[in-house]
Amino acid sequence: MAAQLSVEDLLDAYRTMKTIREFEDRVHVEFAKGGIPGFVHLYAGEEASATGVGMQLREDDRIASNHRGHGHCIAKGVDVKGMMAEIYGKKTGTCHGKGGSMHIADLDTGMMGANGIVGGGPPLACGAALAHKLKKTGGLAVVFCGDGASNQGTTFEAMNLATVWQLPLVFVFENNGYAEATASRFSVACKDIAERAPGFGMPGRIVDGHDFFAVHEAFAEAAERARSGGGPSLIEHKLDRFFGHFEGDNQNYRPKDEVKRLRENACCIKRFAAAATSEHGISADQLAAIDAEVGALIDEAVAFAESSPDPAPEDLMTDVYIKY
Ligand SMILES: Cc1ncc(C[n+]2csc(CCOP(=O)(O)OP(=O)(O)O)c2C)c(N)n1
Ligand SMILES: [Mg+2]
Repeated sequence: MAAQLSVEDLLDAYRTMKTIREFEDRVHVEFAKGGIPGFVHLYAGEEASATGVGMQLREDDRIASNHRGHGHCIAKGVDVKGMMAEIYGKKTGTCHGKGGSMHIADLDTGMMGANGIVGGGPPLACGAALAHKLKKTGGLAVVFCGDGASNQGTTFEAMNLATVWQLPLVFVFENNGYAEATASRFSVACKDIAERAPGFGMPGRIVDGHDFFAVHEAFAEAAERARSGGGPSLIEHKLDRFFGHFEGDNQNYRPKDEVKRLRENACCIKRFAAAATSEHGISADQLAAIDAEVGALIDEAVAFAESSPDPAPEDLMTDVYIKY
């Protein structure tokens, strides 16, 4: 499969994963300083999932996301500076500072929105996939959901409808083992979320979500099915989050050294870099150059966000459906 990926593809994948990681690590630091308002859920650790999927999407393909959405946005091409400013609540943000971390949306890049409602994404993705089907565009929709969202009624309804209507839709379940503080082994009735797929008439696969190449390969198959009229698929990525559920979470429901162990042994970026340099002819210098480029981009994004103006009081009445 890796043969289908050019050196340029691999460098792009590394750049995206690294951008997500640096973005999240930096938001963690800045949030702790008190500069960021609202609630933030970080995606660090899960980068291979958004990246392996996102890099195979066309601009007009649509994604629906969840509360842990920064990685999905970056992988779909949302502007990083605009995202940072949005998280800071600034006028220059992707949604003019009115959405914040949990509601970043950018229809120009096909990012239909992060979503504070667990299980809110799947029905939206059905709508986007239906539009592609009716317009015969060859486009598709992807919804990223957690293990917690996999238990929601809205998700079950969307899975059923997706098969009934044979929609070009891929359900990507990012199973990071927890929904807030509840371990998925307590709350998900079956061993693997993918076991539910046959009950909804679609194929389901379990994928090691730490392995970019496995993610890429599984999604390539599901995307091909969707684009060629073969209907929906489910992919379960088994992966881990490197921060708490939200920034400020003391994580006392996790073994003390769990995150440290995961960062050392289950880091998708380290794993990708090792494979890229040993098997795909990419040099450590090429990766280091991308590291420097990404570091500069994130510095620039934070400086842009910090120096941007707040929305003005009169902006309260813009970007709304109803004007009072
Ligand atoms: C409908 C609904 N119920 C409950 C919540 C509170 N809540 C926010 S995130 C979350 C857990 C989601 O877990 P999961 O889907 O596994 O995503 P993860 O946070 O692990 O990425 C819950 C219960 C919510 N936002 N919406
Ligand atoms: Mg989860």
